[in-house]
Amino acid sequence: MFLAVDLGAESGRVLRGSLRDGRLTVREVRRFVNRPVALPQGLHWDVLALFADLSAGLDAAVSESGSPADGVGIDAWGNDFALLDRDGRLIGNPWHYRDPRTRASTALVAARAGAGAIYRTTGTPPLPINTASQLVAMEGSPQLEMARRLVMLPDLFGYWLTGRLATEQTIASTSQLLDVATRTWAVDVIDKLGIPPRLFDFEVVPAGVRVGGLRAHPGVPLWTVAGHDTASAVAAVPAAAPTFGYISSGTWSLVGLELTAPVLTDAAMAAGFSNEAGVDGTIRFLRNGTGLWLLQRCRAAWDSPPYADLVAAAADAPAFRGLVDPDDPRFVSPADMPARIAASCRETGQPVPDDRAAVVRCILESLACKHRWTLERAEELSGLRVDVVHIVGGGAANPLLCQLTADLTGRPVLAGPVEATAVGNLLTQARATGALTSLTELRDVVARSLPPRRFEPHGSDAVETAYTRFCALLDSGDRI
Ligand code: LFR
Repeated sequence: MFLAVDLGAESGRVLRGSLRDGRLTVREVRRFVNRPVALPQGLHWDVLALFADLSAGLDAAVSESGSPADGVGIDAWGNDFALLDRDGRLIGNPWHYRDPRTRASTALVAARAGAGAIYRTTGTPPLPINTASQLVAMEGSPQLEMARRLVMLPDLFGYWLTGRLATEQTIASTSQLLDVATRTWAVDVIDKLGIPPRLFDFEVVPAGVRVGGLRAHPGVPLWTVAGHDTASAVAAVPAAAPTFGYISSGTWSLVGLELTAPVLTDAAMAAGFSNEAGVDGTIRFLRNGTGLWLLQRCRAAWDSPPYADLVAAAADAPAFRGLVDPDDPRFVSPADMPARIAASCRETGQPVPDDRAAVVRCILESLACKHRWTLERAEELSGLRVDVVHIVGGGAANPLLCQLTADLTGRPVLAGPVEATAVGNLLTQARATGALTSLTELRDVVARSLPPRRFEPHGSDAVETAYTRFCALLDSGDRI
């Protein structure tokens, strides 16, 4: 029996997984909200509340299970980090990647180290959410002066659970400071950016390493897993063939391909593609796009009706009226999402969605259009062609989004598992104990245990006309 701590931008979970006769069963033990806190100094994560909640979840999971746990693994969103002082104490509250203090950082990062040069070393394009952008924005702060070590967030929680520090490759690769070829810190880039190198004076380890025993449950080991939630999710894609498209669909839509070597061309950088570290030396060649965040924020503005009701109403709403670019910077901020969507449609001369169903339809069609745009760019840039697209994560439970993505991309969509991040986390631990061997075997277990639902593509003139309009919208916004 394995336990997964899976932390997302909206909520965190503790889950239990058992692998028997090549089948995995997963049960959620505890779910808790992740509530960022806006202080006058900026938007922060409440890491103490998260630690208290995940610890309580682990306590509950250990006490309710008959057998002792074979391990715990932690995965979380990327980019964010904590700074520790020379005594290993947390300095300040970790920032939220949505805090606007990094607005000028990507230009500064590029000026110091050259965007192309950094891309060729780290495989990461300039993004304000990158750890590198955040550290550059902290320059001169007393916190940075005091800091002795940087830890990515899943590793911070692992440290607090065990007293042992380990930084895992996949989460480290979301920093824009890890060398994509060697998976060691890109010392040269760190130096050019003026970030103190002492923060990185340690080794980065792969998934599957025993970190230490839990202080609260001494016999239970913590394993490094793919600490980046997206890496755990991609590990759990139930793919039968080596080449497949995937969309890890949650707050973000991470759309891309799994490769054996990075694509480090200027064109890949210009299109906003990252070469993130995957398990077993794989590369997650993907673009980080806005995802169901748009729907999450509309739902919050409407007093949180059930998602299923919103999606069912949208399914009956008229097709392909207003479309928006989900990555329009106006949607980054959490406030007034329905009004922002309406304003975007109005300004681009399209019908303004006039009720909730129309807004939800507009969001899901726009996401499906961006999924197609991104998948086609990934194919062009890598020279590969896929005949199936897997959707994993929360979006896999949204039949309208899955069908629209099949229709737009013209490929069958295989949806599920919804809990891919936790499944990848659990099975990586199982593999560390020797219960599984290869990534292929791991994916077979997922396909057998949680068979995906298939959506066939239904192309039409209406779909193609809408996509042409969407591309014109991207061009007019001069955005990718
Ligand atoms: C998804 C994710 C993305 C990352 C974004 C921000 O949860 O980890 O991969 O780019 O969150 O960290």
